[in-house]
Amino acid sequence: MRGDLSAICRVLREKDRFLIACHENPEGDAIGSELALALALRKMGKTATVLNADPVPANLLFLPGADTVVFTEDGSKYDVAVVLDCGSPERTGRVGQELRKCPLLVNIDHHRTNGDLGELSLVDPDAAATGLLIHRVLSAMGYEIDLDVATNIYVAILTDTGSFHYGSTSPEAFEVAGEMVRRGVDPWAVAEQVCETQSANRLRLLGRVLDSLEVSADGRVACITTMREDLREFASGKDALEGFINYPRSIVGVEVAVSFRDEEGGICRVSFRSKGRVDVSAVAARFGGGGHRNAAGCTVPGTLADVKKRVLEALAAVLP
Ligand SMILES: [Mn+2]
Repeated sequence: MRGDLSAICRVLREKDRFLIACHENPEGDAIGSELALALALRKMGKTATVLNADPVPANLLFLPGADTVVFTEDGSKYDVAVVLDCGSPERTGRVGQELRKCPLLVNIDHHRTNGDLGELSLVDPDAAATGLLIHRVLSAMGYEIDLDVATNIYVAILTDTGSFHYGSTSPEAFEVAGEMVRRGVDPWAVAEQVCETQSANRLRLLGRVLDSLEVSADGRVACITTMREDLREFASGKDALEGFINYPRSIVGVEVAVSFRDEEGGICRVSFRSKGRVDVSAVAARFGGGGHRNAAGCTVPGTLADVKKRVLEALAAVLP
């Protein structure tokens, strides 16, 4: 763990106006961490604005505080900006400029690729979720975690550990999840909201995307591809694709799954999931992206065919 927990606690205790942000296309850990911190700060009598570049995914709208997330800045002044779960400054997208206007930037994250943006940082690549770092901060402050904050922390852990499947699932992840259950979180009620609330169209989109499945000759790499037309046809946003990549990864013998999505403006979004041995964050980093050992991504300029070829070649070169 790098950074200064006590200095961050001091700032949270002493300052009053907070701007909280995360990476683009946020998922459970990013949103859960933001809301847990924002709700706790508000309970302490402070103002906390959660400003995001992209909407809260539909399956996370039930999270306490999700209705308070804003998407455009209103000219407010802040004492401190806190950026969460964000491995690099570029990944904050268009809210990055608002963060830079704040006199003090605090960076709390668990990405190995985090370059310690900000004056104060707490970065622990061994933490299973940024939500666990929020828990460490709130605990160090002696903050009594209520059910609303607990629900957000629980979802951050649940989603970033792949429902406690991934190798990153530490004793701390189980311990804190257990503590959140003791504080009133209902695991099935939360799982039902997070995992069992998809639309019929999303399932149809999954069918289309799975049709694109390609498996390498040696059976170790599997990829899926989503076209912009697919999203249009099934009236879905890109957040609907969250989790699709787990299907190619689940194939016996596959070590790395890759998802390609073509975007406006001649760029492709590439996501990687590895079963363990291959460090996909290193491959993503070669294309200007980042992430974790087992989950990473990058945005690559070029046509879909060209990007696919380059990425799969780079991947083949690092397979053991
Ligand atoms: Mn995370």
